[in-house]
Amino acid sequence: MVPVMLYQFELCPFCHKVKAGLELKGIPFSKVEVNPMGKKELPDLPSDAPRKVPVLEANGEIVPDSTTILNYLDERYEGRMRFLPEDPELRAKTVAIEQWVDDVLVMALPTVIYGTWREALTAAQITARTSNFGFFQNVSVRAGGPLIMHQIAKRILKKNQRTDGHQWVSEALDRVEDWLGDEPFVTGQTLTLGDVAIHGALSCVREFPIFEKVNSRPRLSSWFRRVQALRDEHAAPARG
Ligand SMILES: N[C@@H](CCC(=O)N[C@@H](CS)C(=O)NCC(=O)O)C(=O)O
Repeated sequence: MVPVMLYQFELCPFCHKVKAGLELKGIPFSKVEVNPMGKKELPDLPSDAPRKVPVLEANGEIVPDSTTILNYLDERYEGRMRFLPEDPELRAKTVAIEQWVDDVLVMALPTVIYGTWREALTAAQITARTSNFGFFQNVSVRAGGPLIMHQIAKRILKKNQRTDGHQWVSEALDRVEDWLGDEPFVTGQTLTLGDVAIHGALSCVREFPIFEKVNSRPRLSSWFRRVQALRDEHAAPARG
């Protein structure tokens, strides 16, 4: 059987959403690390798709976009854990949460990963370490990465009329805790799409100091561990 392939950047929160989905569904997959300079590793994409990651190759199909991919996984692998509940109200809520992850959480996180020079340098080093760049590209990512990433973080803050990324992330985490309330998952008793997306996006920053903000909140950190335990329980053995 042709393996499922995930074309990704190691530090892309959208890609981490997909990884969370694949693990929870127990789908074996291989990762292809795409070089952001040139993206030559990407397969032929549908003509209307932007040259972005994540892209999933599965069952002879090429599926771009993290939200589309998660929905595709839920439809195509329906015998496994379901991400979209039957109940229309819960379904609408979890779809809205997943959208919020793309619009808010994923936007806020880079502003604290790359917000200061020290943060940007750590991020660039992790990127260079985990990516499949050649030697010269590796050197240029280490040198140029912090500058580019720092500029991107500043642009995101301005575009969202924010000045303090840490405050923005704290508010986003408050929001997740509000959704959780006293329930185990964001829409209640069962894990749904919103949990998959939030857990994926937050997994992306696990190695960064900002993750302390998750660990220091008992409700949020126990939710994070709960979803992680499900990922570990269901994940198919890594293919590389
Ligand atoms: N809506 C897309 C966004 C994907 C996206 O923005 N990916 C970024 C990496 S985090 C990317 O590929 N950027 C490369 C570029 O814009 O050239 C999704 O949900 O997958």
